[in-house]
Amino acid sequence: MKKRYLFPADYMADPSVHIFNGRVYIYPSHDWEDENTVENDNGDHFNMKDYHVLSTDDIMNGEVIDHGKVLDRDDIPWAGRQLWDCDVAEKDGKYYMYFPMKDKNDIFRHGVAIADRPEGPFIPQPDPIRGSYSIDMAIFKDEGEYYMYFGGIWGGQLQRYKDNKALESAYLPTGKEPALPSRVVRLSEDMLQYAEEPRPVHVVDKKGKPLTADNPHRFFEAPWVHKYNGKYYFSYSTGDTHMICYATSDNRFGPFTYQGVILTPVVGWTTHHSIVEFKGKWYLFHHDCVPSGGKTWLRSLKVCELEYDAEGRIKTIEGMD
Ligand code: FUB
Repeated sequence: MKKRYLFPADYMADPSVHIFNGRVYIYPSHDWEDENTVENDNGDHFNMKDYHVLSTDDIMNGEVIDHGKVLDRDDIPWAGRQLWDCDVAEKDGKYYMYFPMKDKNDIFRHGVAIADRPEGPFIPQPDPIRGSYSIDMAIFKDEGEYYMYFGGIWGGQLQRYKDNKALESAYLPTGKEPALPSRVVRLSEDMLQYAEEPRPVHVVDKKGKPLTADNPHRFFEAPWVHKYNGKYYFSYSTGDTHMICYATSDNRFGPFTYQGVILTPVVGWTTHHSIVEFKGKWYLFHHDCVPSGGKTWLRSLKVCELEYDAEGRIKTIEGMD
């Protein structure tokens, strides 16, 4: 299987990819390190402070252009720290970037920034989305509406919420309890708020039972949704078991039935992806830590083709290749 490091010039991760105006746009996190970088379960080592946009017209062989810095933490009025995985959607000729960042109280919120072009620059709104929480947003346009899938446990803070309200103490299910689900919410007409309360995205087994907290294939972070042959494919990272897995449904809200592993563990603790069709082929964008010699917080963008079998099952890709 041919794989390509997309942008060897810099450390970038968490690629969210979309086709705008016939061109491939990549919206990654921008990794860096300083002398204070310390790795812990809270993800403090992912202390990103800006975003770049990359683009290409040939995924496996073409030149990848860096459009430069398009949003800086210092330009966001409510900024605390840690600009993590972002995504971008187009509506009526405007481009909306959604990004998670900790506010001044160290709570992850969702920001929105707007541009006239897919390559930015993006101008941030003065406040985060009302009622927003946790990390890793992916925007999915379906039948004229826009939906945000989001969530991540551990450093992503999802365990601090129940029914969209902050808990007094975080609660992370264990053992045979149902795993914490990702969330999905429809965006408002102006793209700047949630149009409704976020709903849980349940991943169930073939008997319809939610995957349990001790299941190595349960949701951890990095949701992504795409459609193939009329079915919704919900894919995600399993975090501490280091896989990209997927589940399918006839409904965008789920429940999604677990199907299998898309990507086996890569070099590095995190794994994070997006899936896109371009010119009749499907691609898996992801990252690993091979070029940095295994430093968890210095990740490099990678891509390869993704294939389905005749029944629509995704063929598993080896992460270490
Ligand atoms: O890049 C910071 C965090 O690491 C992301 O939000 C997670 O999905 C993981 O890739």
